[in-house]
Amino acid sequence: MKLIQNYIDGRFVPGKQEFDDVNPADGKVIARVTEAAEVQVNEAVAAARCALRGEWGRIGIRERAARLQRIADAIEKRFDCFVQAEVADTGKPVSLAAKLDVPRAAANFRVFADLVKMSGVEAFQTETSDGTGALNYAVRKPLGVVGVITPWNLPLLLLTWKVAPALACGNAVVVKPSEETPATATLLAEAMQDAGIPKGIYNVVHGFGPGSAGEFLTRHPDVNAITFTGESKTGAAIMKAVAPTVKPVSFELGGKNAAIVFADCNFEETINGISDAVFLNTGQVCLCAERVYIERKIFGAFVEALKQQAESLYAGWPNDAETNLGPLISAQHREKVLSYYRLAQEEGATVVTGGGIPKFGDDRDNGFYVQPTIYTGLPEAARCGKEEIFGPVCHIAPFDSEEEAVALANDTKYGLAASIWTGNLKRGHRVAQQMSVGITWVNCWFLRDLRTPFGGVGLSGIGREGGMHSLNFYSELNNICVKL
Ligand code: NAD
Ligand code: 6OD
Repeated sequence: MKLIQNYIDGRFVPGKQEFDDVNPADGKVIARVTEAAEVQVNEAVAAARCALRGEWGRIGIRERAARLQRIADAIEKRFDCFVQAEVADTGKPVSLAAKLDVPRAAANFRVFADLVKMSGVEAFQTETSDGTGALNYAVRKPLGVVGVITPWNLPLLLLTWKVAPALACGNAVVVKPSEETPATATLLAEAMQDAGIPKGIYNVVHGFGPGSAGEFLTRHPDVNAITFTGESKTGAAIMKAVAPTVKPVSFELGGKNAAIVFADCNFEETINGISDAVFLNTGQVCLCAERVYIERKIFGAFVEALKQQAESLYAGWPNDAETNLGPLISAQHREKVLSYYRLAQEEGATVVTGGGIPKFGDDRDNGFYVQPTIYTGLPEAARCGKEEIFGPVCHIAPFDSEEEAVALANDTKYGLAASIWTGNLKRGHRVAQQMSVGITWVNCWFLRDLRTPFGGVGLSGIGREGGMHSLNFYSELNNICVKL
């Protein structure tokens, strides 16, 4: 059986014990993963610190950017390996991994290679009482060793979204991928070797959160910053862990995102857009819409059309080109999603479609599939309308006025994303600007320009990454004031 190892100081090394890597499509064990011991996390951090004093600390921005481009080349060269590793770990449709996850990983390195070369710094001329003046300018320095902790839903995409700007800024990283999806972070180590990234600059430690590699990394006194994507409650635990060593954190956390659909929308485009926003990656995208508000005039027609879309999704084998709905990530996550399916009914929902487990009559019955599910009729205070479910499910509710829609959409402790669907662009801008979120899409969803700010409000996170925001997080600015 394949063994997925840690990658420390340029070498693949076993850990203290092993755990299973399971294919969510049929529940079969596809590999064993070796969990890093605390001493190995310490070794990874020490290797990273040491590597910063070597070649990586000396080469200039132009050469760093060139190596980032080579990482992108190396990912593209191994495109099919990355796609297959991601499909096996997540069960996502091969078409999705090939269109989204892997191309985005390469794009992350290319975009931040370009950006870091183009980025300037602030400069101010300061007037002084003696009339000679002073010149202030900032220089950008790496933070040092950055701990990168990532989830399982878009494993390579979200890992590279953080590793690329961290390396662009001259840092070394120790990454802790999700225990559910360890393969592509390890494969990326091979791409790093191909690209000439010095040993110790990219390290991978496998394991879990509390009492394991995740916690060892966040508590480590020689880790200079933590960048984390995952659940809001994990973010809270990490905040506590980093407090004694006062590390900067960047947190991209959960969501309970709203979509607002006005009656003047392009109906067909909106149905397709909302169908993606609810069901893409089996609803396991932090930006997915779990609350859909529809102007009352088109409520009935919309519910019926989205029902048809949900029922037309094809939960085939992940490697079947026609498949557009995969399983959930794990048995445990499926139990959580099903518990919300049950709760919705207890809370008074009408089931429009779904609500259970599909039957296949083959090995997929041992996987973690659920039916795409739509509810109506929940009271606004229902837990199913407030808590993140992270599955292929939404609740649809009608609204009568723009003001009501805005109030409903903003009635959440989260604040990650929203989408507005309307033929009236004036209204699109007006409503978008009232959303208490980090990103609002108008007549689209998950259309990402990597130079734009990305992050969340409230329980959805701290800080912004993307473009210059990433460069600012992954570097320290040293302001230099020169008396003239
Ligand atoms: P999770 O928080 O359970 O785990 C994420 C990572 O944190 C994993 O690598 C895990 O091992 C590690 N971890 C867990 N506890 C830890 C601890 N105490 N200390 C250190 N590390 C710890 O999240 P998940 O279930 O993997 O992912 C799903 C969640 O991620 C959803 O809530 C989703 O909304 C969120 N998410 C947010 C974004 C975003 O950009 N805002 C993107 C993707 C996913
Ligand atoms: O597109 C991105 O850069 C990004 N961070 C997406 C996050 C998706 C959440 O599941």
